[in-house]
Amino acid sequence: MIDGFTHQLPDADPAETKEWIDSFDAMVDKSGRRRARYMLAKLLERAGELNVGNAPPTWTPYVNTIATEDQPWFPGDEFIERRIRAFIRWNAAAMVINANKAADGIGGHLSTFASSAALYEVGFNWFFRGKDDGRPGDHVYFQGHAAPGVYARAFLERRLTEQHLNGFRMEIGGEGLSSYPHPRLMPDFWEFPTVSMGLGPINSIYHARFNNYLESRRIDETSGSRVFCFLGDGECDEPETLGAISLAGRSGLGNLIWIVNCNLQRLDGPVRGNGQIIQELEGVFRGAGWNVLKVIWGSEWDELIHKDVDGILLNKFNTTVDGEYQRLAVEGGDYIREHFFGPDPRLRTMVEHLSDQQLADLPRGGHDYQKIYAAYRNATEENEAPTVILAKTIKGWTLGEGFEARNATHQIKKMTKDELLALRERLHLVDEIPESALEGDRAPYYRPDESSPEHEYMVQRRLALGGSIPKRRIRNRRPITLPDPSVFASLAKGSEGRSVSTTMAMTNLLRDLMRDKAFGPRVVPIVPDEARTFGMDSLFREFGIYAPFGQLYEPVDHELLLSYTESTDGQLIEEGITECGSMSSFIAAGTSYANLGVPMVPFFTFYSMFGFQRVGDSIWSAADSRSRGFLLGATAGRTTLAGEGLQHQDGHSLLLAATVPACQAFDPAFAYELGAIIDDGLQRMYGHDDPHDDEDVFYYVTLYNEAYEMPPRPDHVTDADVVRGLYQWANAPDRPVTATLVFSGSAQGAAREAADELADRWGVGVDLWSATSYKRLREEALAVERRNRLHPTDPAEVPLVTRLLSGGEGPVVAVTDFQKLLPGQVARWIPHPYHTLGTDGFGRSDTREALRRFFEVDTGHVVVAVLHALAQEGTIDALVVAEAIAHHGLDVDIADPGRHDTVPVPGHSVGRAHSRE
Ligand SMILES: Cc1ncc(C[n+]2csc(CCOP(=O)(O)OP(=O)(O)O)c2C)c(N)n1
Ligand SMILES: [Mg+2]
Repeated sequence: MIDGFTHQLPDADPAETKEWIDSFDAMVDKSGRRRARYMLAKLLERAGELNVGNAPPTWTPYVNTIATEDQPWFPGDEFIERRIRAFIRWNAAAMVINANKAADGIGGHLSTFASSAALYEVGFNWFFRGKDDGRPGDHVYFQGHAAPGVYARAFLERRLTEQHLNGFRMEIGGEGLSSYPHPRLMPDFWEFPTVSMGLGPINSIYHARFNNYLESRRIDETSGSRVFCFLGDGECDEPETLGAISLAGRSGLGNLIWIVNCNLQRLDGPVRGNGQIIQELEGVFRGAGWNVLKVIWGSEWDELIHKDVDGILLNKFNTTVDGEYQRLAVEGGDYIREHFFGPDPRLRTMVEHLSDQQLADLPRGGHDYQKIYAAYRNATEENEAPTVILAKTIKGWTLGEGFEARNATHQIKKMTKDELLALRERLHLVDEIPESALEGDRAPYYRPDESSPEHEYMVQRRLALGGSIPKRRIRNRRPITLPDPSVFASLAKGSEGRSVSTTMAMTNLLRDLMRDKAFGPRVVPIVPDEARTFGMDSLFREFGIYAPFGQLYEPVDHELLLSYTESTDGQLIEEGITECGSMSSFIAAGTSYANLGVPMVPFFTFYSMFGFQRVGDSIWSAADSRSRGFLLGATAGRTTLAGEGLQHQDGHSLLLAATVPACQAFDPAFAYELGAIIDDGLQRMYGHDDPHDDEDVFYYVTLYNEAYEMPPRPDHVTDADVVRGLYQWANAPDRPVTATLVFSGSAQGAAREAADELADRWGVGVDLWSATSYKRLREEALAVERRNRLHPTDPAEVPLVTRLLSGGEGPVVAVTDFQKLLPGQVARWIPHPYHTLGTDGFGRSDTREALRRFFEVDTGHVVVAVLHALAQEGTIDALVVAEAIAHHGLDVDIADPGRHDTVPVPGHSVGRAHSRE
């Protein structure tokens, strides 16, 4: 590693420089390196105070960031708060234990909350603001595995009953509590689903940024609202957790506070046994521009640290690895004396006056009320940077020897009677919980009376802070007005001779929606560095790109009509290359109707290939969060995006979408379909008089980049036909033989051409249908099937897709630019022989024509598929099929069954590259 750059800096006074260096050398000589290090640190600190702009160090010694002298006075009653905390600790443990007694194996976690109880409680009593007074309030992302602690507090606050606690993890039947925070399962309680690790943290960053965006755009006043996020130290290994922290630093998110519960352990063992997770995280966060507050040592250490004039203790702190710190937490005072203080006689002397018990009791900062309070205070003061509190704790704290800092602690969920007795003792609850109560099947809960000082205190504190949290509440602080219907009119007319793609149609629609006076400002267009690809650069100048500090330069293209224009009130959110970050923005905007009572409508446009498969978990998180809005998968299709090849060509996002409840997946072929779908989505998600009637769904719509003339909406077709998933687009011309062809998306071209050819050359009249949503058809059919199964004596209903297609004659052939499984989803309900053409296998680069021929979805293959289906029925002769194969020159390709790299074909190796023997 090369260290040094000063040789490149101008030296205005070399003689003076030399004097300073000489005296520094002398100090190292005389007082040693430790003293010299101290002096350097002091000088840097002074430089900071004098605004001598030097980058702060990325790493500070292993001590609390806030000095004892700088700690603010704690305004509360520590005694009462400790009692409240003890009740919560007890009930949290009891509910997990009881759940596991009632249903063995139902799970739950004791140790996570046990380590973070004080971190939460200081927040609940002094910092987290509720929204009962009509304000937005603060938003708190709770660590998923700490949920029992949050329930236990809600029980004390009398928001939950004993019956609720007994229903922990037993939700079927109504009164249960969800295992982890989940707004779908407990929609009045939890706001943010957090348990898929890493997603809560990244969502919290974009949430805080979105709050600033709303304020900058003068849509809502959010400056009185903060976002808190609790996370685990092990969770920091998820790329999503730390992946966007530089955005938070760069955007100056002073409204964002993270609390990392550094208990040094994850599920299997230590997070950094051979290093120091707190120091590592400090470096990463400082480098990203965060205000870092380490809360490492409890107050009882202050005296020792004060005595450490030689820095020997500090050196010991700095050089002890986490695996050893964890060991120290499980051992007694004698071990600590021998192994931590003992090896250095000076350190041993330092703790001579302390008993073994006192040594064992030296607490970690994350369990020390005053230290935690000081950190929150600093974090919530006027801040231009986000803050992270790195709080050192012990996993399983107070739960007893079998739990504290044990490697297996994360998953222990049972306690023996003796362990419960010890816990009762440890929490000073001997008077509250009689021993006899521990005999029964269930561990008892304890809740002080409503007239008790503890109850009074707790309720008063929450009242002062604006009411209980968490609380998910739909308020209509800023109702939304939907766009004027005329916005959709031009799409219904078709493109009148011009060739356009559905992507272009969508960009135009988006622009028109944004121009709509009342509705426009509520649109949140989000792109991850692909606006130009989708022709959305036309929005840059007109609506501006959001930049928290404005545009500090004149853009290189300032003379152009479409110049790259950034501004503080820009509407477009240009995320750069982060689909995960963009999804987080989507969720922030799509849940704003509930978080803030301000409905916003996100339109997140991305490369469809880099959506569901790249950020599938985030998309689930959006569904869990009850997000609304539109996901637009542009450049869709395996063959429509020419030239890009394997990693770009999406033939399966709609299949992945089919697995996500709440996701409404559409595959429009024409601009008017697109218009009908977006209109329908707005109505369903935002259009009801009572906002509680609005549906918590989001739309996934594929967009293609193939330009063709967009037909007007046929007179016989309504918007309702389009959005139900399937409608007849054109009737078959009169021919002796008939069949049905179903197309979707860009496969419309091959289907329509094939229909013409079938009529003209092969004497087959084909009904053409457009399938806009197989997912919808399938869900409707499943619902009908279920109804019939459970109402056996009622007249059976018929699924929509069956009803619609039963009118036709002959076989049904479906063609798609996605995998065959997409139309295959409804195979069971098609009332005629059903054949699917799709693009299975890996993508590759070539022209559209070549790709469609290769994947067997071009006109020739559609023609052949229809004829073959008719031949199978015996309606036409197989020779006609052979003739069509020859006519289209398809026979040359037939010899290569392994070409699509999918199915093992006997005699061919799996996944073999395409070759033509
Ligand atoms: C994405 C994801 N992977 C794995 C898990 C399973 N899991 C739950 S908790 C946990 C360990 C958590 O450790 P840490 O983040 O340090 O939290 P602590 O409980 O120690 O506070 C793991 C691996 C998960 N919930 N999410
Ligand atoms: Mg941990």
